[in-house]
Amino acid sequence: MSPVRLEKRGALALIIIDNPPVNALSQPVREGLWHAIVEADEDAAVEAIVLHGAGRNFIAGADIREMDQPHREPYLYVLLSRLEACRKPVIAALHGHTLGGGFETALASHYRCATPDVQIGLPEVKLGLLPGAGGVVRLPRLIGAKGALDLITSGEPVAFERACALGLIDRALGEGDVVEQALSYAQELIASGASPRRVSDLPFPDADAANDAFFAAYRKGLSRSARRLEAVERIIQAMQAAATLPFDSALVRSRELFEECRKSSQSAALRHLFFAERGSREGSGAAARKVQRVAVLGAGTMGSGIATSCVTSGLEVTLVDLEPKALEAGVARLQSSLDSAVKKGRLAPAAASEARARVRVSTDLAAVAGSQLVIEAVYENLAIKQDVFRKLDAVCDPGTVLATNTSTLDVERIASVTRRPQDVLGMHFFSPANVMRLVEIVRARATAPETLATALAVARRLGKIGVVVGNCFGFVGNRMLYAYGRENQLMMLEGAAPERIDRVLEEWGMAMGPNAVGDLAGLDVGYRVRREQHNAPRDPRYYRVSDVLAELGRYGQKTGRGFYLYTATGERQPDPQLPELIRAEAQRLNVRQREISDTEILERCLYALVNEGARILEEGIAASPADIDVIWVNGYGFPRTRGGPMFYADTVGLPKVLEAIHKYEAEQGAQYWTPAPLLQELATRGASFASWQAERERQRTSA
Ligand code: 3H9
Repeated sequence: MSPVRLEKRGALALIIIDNPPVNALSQPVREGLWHAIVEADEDAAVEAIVLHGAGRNFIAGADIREMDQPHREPYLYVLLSRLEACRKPVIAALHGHTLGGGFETALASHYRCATPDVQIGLPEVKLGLLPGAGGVVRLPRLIGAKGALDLITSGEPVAFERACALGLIDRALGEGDVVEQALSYAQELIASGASPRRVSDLPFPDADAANDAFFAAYRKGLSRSARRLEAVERIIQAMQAAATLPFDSALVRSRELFEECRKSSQSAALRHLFFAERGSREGSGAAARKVQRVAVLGAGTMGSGIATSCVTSGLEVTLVDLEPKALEAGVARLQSSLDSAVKKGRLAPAAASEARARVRVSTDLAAVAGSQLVIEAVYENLAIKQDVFRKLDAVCDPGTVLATNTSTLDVERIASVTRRPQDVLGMHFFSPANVMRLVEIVRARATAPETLATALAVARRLGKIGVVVGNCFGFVGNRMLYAYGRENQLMMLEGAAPERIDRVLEEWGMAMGPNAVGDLAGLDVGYRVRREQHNAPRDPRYYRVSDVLAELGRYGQKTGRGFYLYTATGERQPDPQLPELIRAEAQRLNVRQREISDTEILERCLYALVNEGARILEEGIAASPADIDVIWVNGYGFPRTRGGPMFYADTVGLPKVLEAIHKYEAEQGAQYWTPAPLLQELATRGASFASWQAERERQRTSA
């Protein structure tokens, strides 16, 4: 059955797109629309056409799943030209998400009406694409080149009021049934003798002002991250074409540029992440328990950040710290996070007041009673955490989910001190917890499926991406970080300056180099964790540079010096004393210093990640390569445009990665560079992590 229906309502033709869950414009939808549009346009009894998307939204865009396949007609831009050419008024009835190709459909319609729940935008750039069905050519004709560029290069949707103010909506509808309201609007248009009104007939506004100088200035004003996106440059080129060429030629040019984007590795990476991030949210199949009251134990940086995230998401929070001073400081941090969110326009003042009203505080651990979820965020020490869990076991109601926010410790051993290990798991948040989107949800052996489902549901409620991982030292993210950091540390001993390693990795796309990250997190933190690390390699070189700095009290930003020196304004500068300090340590350890190339810096850091990731997959600690990618992109600043470490390895080609690993095995020894058997096997048979995962899924569904 076609996902598009045509219903006649007197003189009106109502075209309904019904393609759950989001009415994506897949090939059957485009074909159905084509037939419905032609039929309605050619029917002499029809005086106006109303386009409606069934369900929760109008149309959320092109079908992203089709973008890896050969394109099948009708092309969307051709279909929309046919829509715009209709000889009777076409009215788009907008509600909910009206995005990408969906908004382009609205722009090709003659009139746009919308209910207040509408969200309008062109988010293609987030997929490494540009609006390829006329959006770049039509939108500036309505709102000017600057407004259109801002909307398209940011990819951010606008809500109802802003959309009305921009002139994107001709008739603001009220709450209630969008179809009935749109049909009456169409009747009104017929009664007033309204005719088709085509955006393509409008001139490009201020065409003189949209000259080379304007576009050069626009390019100059882009942020560093926008400049890294190839799609942004192509969007600007498409807009330049729209400003200078006749409509049809500009449309064809934008389509060519869209195709270039679609074939780019950046877009492939971003599309991979679109599905990976949604896939990783999938639950255990069990029903989640209801959570409205959360207790957060420990009011330090992590605890107060987690509490902030909970209250801004509508949960009631009891923040507990046995130290009154620490509790006071934690509450102050929470308040100031809310204030800053209001200042930045991310939170309405009324919502901030409501969030404040949802916080209770206590210095008594018994105050956690009555909570449906307890998140422990106390000092990172096994004995302390075990003690806390024994006490929680005594005071919490049966069925309360008990989560530890440990970043490395054994969740099994924490769960084992309770009489309810089925209710215990890890919820590893990332700092700052009210900003970072990732939560590793750590499953211990006895963790029940409903406990996992509850933690996943809470992560989603907090607007975060929860990824279920197995229990081992550092889980997925930090375990891989140790391999990545280890190579960074060894290369410093071998003669690569910390700022050089950071620069190479930052230029490659990492949000921050590992040494700048170390200084930000505090070198004392890692130092303490390594003292607890029971499986640390017996190697005097292991993290030695960091340890030397920590032993000198150079903890990083908080002490004004670490790998870098920090100015009063927090700017980082290389420390002229550091090379000598590192050289002396290298000499003591008999490490020969030498010239290290940029390629070696990249390969040793990135392939160490990939090799460890492959072991993590073999051991079943991560459920899929895509989960590892989601973790590294959302928790560790891995560039989205490279898709995550495992996707990146597939892009390079596993045989090439294996060859490099063998080279480092020969040069550096087998201790760190023995290839993971899975990587070796896949590379040898010309497979990829993605094909391996697809094969496993096929086997699972056929079993
Ligand atoms: C485009 O339009 C290009 C054109 O300019 C030119 C073409 C020539 N396609 O996110 P959710 C799936 S590019 C395929 O969990 P929510 C999604 O995978 C497109 N599938 O729901 C998930 O599947 P599953 C521009 C899609 O309520 C399910 O729907 N548009 C698409 O949290 C539910 O999604 C965009 O970039 C799609 N377009 O959020 C918008 N969209 O259940 C992309 C969703 O199997 N979409 N799915 O996991 C979104 O941003 C969000 O999905 C939306 C709803 C905000 C709409």
